[in-house]
Amino acid sequence: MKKKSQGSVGIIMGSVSDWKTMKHCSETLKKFKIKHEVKVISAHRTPKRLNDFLKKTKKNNIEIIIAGAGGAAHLAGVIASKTTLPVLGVPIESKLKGLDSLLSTVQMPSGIPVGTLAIGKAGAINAALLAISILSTKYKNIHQKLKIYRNQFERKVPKKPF
Ligand code: RP5
Repeated sequence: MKKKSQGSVGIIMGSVSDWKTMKHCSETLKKFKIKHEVKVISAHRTPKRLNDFLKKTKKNNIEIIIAGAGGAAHLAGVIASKTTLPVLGVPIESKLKGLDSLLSTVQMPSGIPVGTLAIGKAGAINAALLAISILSTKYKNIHQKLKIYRNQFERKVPKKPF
């Protein structure tokens, strides 16, 4: 039987203005050589684009979706309602410093989960790392890379504060 090729991550954001945050997600995936596609798709501004993207997830071999949005950040929740793939949400820093985005993303009523990360850049990086961790349960080579990353990460932390 033909081995299925390694899956891809879909990075979606509600606006071009979210890219300055979400680019950190893409850069982190690139460091691990994880295939991913990046798209501006808004639940309220481009609902047709959202449906088209979701229809093609299987064909495009997408295994995890990362959604970044700010303000009334319902993008990740709407996506999660339309797919059974794991959905990770990144609250974008907004006029209310991202608190609105955080609450809109994290406070999903029970039934449809969104794995919500921190506000802003840290959340974008951690969304990528969490996606990598999920993929590492399926792909041995990704697991190896994650272990190497974690070892190097620890070594980068100074032992003394001065
Ligand atoms: C949300 O509205 C987007 O995710 C973005 O964070 C926010 C503001 O969008 P722009 O007005 O900058 O396009 O849908």
